[in-house]
Amino acid sequence: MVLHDALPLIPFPASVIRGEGSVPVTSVRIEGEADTAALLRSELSARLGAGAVTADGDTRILLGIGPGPVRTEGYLLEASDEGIRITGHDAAGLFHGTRTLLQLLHRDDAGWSVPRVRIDDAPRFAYRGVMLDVARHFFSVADVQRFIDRAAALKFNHLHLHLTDDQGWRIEIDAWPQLTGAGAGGDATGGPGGFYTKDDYRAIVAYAAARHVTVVPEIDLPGHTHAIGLGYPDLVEQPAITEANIAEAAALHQPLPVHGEQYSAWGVGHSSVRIHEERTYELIRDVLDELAALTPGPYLHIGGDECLGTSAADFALFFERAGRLAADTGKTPVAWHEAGVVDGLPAGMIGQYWGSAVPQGDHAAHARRFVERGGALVLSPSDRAYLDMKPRADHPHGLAWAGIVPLRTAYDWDPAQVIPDVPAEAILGIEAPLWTESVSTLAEADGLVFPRIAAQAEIGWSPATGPERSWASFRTRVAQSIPAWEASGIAVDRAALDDDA
Ligand code: TNX
Repeated sequence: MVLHDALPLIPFPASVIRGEGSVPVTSVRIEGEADTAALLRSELSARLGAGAVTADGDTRILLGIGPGPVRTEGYLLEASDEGIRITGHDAAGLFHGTRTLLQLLHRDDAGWSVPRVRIDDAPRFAYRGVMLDVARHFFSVADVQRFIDRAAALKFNHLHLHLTDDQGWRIEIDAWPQLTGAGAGGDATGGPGGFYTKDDYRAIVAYAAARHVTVVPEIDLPGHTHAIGLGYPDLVEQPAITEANIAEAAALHQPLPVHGEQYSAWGVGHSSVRIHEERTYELIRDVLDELAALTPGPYLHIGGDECLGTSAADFALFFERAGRLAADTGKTPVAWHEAGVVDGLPAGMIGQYWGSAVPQGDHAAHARRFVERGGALVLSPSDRAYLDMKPRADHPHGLAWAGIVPLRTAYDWDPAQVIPDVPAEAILGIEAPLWTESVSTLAEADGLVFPRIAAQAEIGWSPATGPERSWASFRTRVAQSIPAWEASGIAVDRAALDDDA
């Protein structure tokens, strides 16, 4: 059997010791922790064939939690003559260990096997997120679940759902039913839109939780709110249309926003809720309360990006109140980094940085303010981690405002080096956002996401240094991983590997 020296593991583990030869897995039995065992049983049956996993299979796969691995989400995976043993520090660690096992599966003439190996692994960062924008284009519950599968396989542990934007409101709110009336009936390109009922949202949360993924819901405020005005026109300002908006719409052959009508285009910065209207805050309080009650995770994202038509004073007035309403739900509020400029934000609020890997203007200063208030940062540098940037100029999907982002560029950044003068412990982690102006199906999304999502997975999980944390090793492992991704139904952008040829 010939396996490449570097095992096809993404993200690469903290420590891998190879033994000689391999352990056959043509016939296995899975024992131990019931939930993870059940999940692995169905996943292995799908990969190896239904008859491969039985109660009396030849090779034992033993799943356990502690003692052993000492770090949160860590695990130890041993494949030896005694079979395969995965020991998690906690349930999440055990689950991650099973993801590694799935990546180790190898088939040759003798059948399925995994190499003899001892892997001792744990993540570099606690927060490893992907974001799916379900507002510009709506994605069904089933598609969101497939997206969670993709993320969890790469050891991501947060799914940020961008639930609202100018083009659509996607979450049912009992107290304000018109939000998902006309406000959910369209999208960025004239499609039918859609929304999640509360049960739909619960189904997404439960599916994610079973894979140790925490859902982070976002209600984008006070801008990106045109869709609220379809159901509640009195709570949203007339569109603030600038010369830049007009020029952009003309260049893209897109319409300008009209108050109270569906906006099927993707200009930004023109919308705002009415900041001096008291009922606005009643709506926001109800929305955040209902969403918090549906969400078991600790975070509530309240947006704050690109409020280009809003004065600094109004933005501050609004965000102080919205921040307090979010904190009053008992959740930790999260906002895009622009909101850092506001003085009276709740202590401990999390900032999500979307500037470039080398910060421009006052982006880094705004991000630092979250840290100064006892919060932390999630880093999404748009010229590295944005999955919707085109990987090359002639790719059929994606935008390019932050630049063209080939795979190698996506892999080329270190979360500890982006914002100067913040302590290492203030970096909660990383997130790779997929904005969906240019994609409306999971297959189209895949073509932007894969393989670059793998780069962000490794940056979030793997140690900062080490021989495998190199472009040469990563590129090899991506090439090795593509067949398995494709076999699981993912439409991979294979040309991504040609960039560096
Ligand atoms: C900027 S960066 C946005 C989104 C767009 C995205 C497209 C940020 C927080 N906001 O509204 O969808 O660019 O790449």
